[in-house]
Amino acid sequence: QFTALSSLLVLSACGGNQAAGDEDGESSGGAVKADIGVISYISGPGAAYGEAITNGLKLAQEEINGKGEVEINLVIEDSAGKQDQALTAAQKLMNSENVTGIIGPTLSTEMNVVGPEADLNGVPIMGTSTTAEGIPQIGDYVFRNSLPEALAIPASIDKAIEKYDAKKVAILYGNDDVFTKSGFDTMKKAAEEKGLEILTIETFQKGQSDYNAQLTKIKGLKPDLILASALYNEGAVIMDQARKMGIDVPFVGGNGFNSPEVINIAGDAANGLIVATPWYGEKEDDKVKEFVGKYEEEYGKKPDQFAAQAYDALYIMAEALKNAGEADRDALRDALAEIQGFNGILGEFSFDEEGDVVMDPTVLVIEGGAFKEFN
Ligand code: LEU
Repeated sequence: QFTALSSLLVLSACGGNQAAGDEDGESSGGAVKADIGVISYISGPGAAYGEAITNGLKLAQEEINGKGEVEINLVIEDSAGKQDQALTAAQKLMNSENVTGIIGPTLSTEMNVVGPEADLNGVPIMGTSTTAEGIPQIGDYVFRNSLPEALAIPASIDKAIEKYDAKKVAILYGNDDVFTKSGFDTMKKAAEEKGLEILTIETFQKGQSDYNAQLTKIKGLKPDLILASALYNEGAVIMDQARKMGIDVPFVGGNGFNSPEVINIAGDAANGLIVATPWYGEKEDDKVKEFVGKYEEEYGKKPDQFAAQAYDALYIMAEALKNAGEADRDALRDALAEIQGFNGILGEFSFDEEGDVVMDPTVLVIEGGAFKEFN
C-alpha cells in the first residue's frame, strides 16, 4: 500500500512540478535535497530509546532516498538524554544553514529547552517520542508525531478497570523529569475522573536504585493497580523489586514502559504491565509486516514503538519537504502544519490545529515475557 501511495505521489509530482533544479536544495532531477538534523538519546542509561529511534530513521531514509523525489541527509547528534547536551546539539544544527529541520530530541525534558530555541530561530522541529503535555504548544515551529500521555493513559486505565474491576490505585512517579511528571498529572486526573480511589502518591528520582520505602507503603495499602510514570531504567527496576516483595497486582505504565528493555531488565517481573501505544508489531497489515521484516533483516531485532514512530516521522518530514518544493525552513514548517490523513505504519495520522497528534492507541499487556494485545 505504501508503494502504491508513493507512486501516486510520484505521478502527481511529475504532473505539476516544473522545478528547474538550479536553486539551492534541489538536485538537477528536481528532487528536494535537505539535511535533517537529529538529536537523539544515543548514550547513557536510556540509550535503547535513541538506538531504536535512529534505526527507524535510517531505514526510512534509505527507502525515501531510493524513491528519488526527496533526498534526505541525516545529521545525527547524541544528547545523552541531557538538557544541556541536547541544547548544544540543537545550536550546532541550527547554525548549519543546510539543516532545514530537526527530528528529536528524545525526551520531553530535552524538548522543553530545545523547542523554544528552535521556535525562536524559525527551525521546524519534530519530536518522535516526546509525550508530555504542552510540547506542540511551545510554538509554531514545534511538532511531534508521538502519541501523547493524554491519549494513551486514559485508554490503558479504562482497559485495566474493565479487566480487573479495579477500584483502588497507588501512583508512583519520577518527580525530576518533565515527561514522568506530566504522565503523573495525566494519571491522577484520569484516576479521579474514573472514580478510582488514590491510596497514595509516591515519588522517586532518576537513577534511583532502591524503591523499598515506596513499595513497602504501597504493599500495605493493598491497591488493585499501580500506576507508574517512569523511563524504562527506573520502571523496570521498580517492577522487579515490587514482584520480589510479593506485590503481584498489574501495573499501568506511561510511555517510558513501551520499550522491550523493560522485559530485558525485569524479566518475568514485567508480566502484568499494561501500556497504550500507537504501534503493535504483530498487526495483520502489509505495511507493518514489510517494515518489521526489513527492520529485523537490517538490525537483527524487532522494531519497538520508538523505531516505528521515528520511521513514520521521517516519512512525514519527506512528505512535507516534497510539498514545500524546496529545502526552506519556513516552507517546511508550513507544509508540516498542513499534513492531514498521512497513512504510515502507525495508521492514519494528522496534526490538530496546535500541531498535536490525532491518533488511536492500542492497549498492550506484557504476558509470558512479551507485549500482547490486551483484549
Ligand atoms: N515519552 C518520553 C518523553 O516524553 C520519552 C520516551 C523515550 C520514553 O520524555
